[in-house]
Amino acid sequence: MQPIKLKGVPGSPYTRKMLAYLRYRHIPYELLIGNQDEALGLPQPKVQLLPTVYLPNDTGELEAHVDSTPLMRRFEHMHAGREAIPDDPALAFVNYLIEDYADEWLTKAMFHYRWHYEADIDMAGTVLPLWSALQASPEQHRARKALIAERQISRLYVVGSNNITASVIEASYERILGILDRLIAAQRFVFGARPATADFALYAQLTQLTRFDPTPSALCLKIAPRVGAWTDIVDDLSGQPAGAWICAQDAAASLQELLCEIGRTHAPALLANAQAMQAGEQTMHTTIDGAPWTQPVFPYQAKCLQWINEAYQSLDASHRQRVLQMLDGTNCETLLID
Ligand SMILES: N[C@@H](CCC(=O)N[C@@H](CS)C(=O)NCC(=O)O)C(=O)O
Repeated sequence: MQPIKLKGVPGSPYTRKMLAYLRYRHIPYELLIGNQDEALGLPQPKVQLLPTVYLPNDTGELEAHVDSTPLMRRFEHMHAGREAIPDDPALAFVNYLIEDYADEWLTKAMFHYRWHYEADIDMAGTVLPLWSALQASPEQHRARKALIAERQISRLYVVGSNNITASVIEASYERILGILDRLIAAQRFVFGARPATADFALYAQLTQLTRFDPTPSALCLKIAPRVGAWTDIVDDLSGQPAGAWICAQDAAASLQELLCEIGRTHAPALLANAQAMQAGEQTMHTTIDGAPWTQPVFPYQAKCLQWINEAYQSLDASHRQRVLQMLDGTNCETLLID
């Protein structure tokens, strides 16, 4: 098996999601850090995002791909054994939904804490540039630190982090720590004794929130140290046997709290974003968790809502029925548009 070439850095949660997934799946990879891709003459993706994954097309030529969620579905089909998507189609759908929450909502907390508080800005500003340029001189490092911090702080508004939304984001982070703490205490992973792509997506944001950025890391240590320890373990599951998926009848009860949290925050955000986009507006204004929420419309997240619906529509009627039963009363059912 040829190793999969990918480009990424440790401070990119989606890079971490992909690497931990590949390690667990025993899929060999080669990680290119910094500008190592340039010397190899690798193709550029249409949108410059990390991780960038280089895969051969039908004629054997390498093509650059971004977006961890569809890439993982591709790897699930390309490689057999230790699959990370539940066999049960209804649970596979719920896995997709939780993965989307981690990738698209929990990342707001990650970006917010990193670029909102002084201690976090200083730490990320210092370490991030070194990850892609270990040999930087002190002058280069200083210049890069200022540039990165300035650029990222100026982008806080993109994920919806501002003085109005900060308290909603922070309260949701504290709640998810508690929810995951209780879930992990009862079972090793979201879907039982076997890690799913939703685990890797949650883990990815938590590598930063619980193990790098000082403000959210301190909160984790105080509220739910187990969640930090879990994050360390999910980092490398290559030595662990693949366990069993949770029984379908037990899943609804064990995931209830997590799904309610998704219904409380991510569902209204996705819906308001799609509605604002449909109305041709540039900014969405809504209420999330009882507080006002304002952020620029995010076209990619309108697609996320569409993909959730496509995944749901691709299920047969009996599985759709089971999904509806699991989502009933969590507010996630509002995401499913007839
Ligand atoms: N949906 C994408 C998101 C990837 C993404 O946003 N990556 C971030 C780094 S974690 C990025 O490259 N941002 C652009 C930048 O930093 O310039 C995925 O799942 O892979």
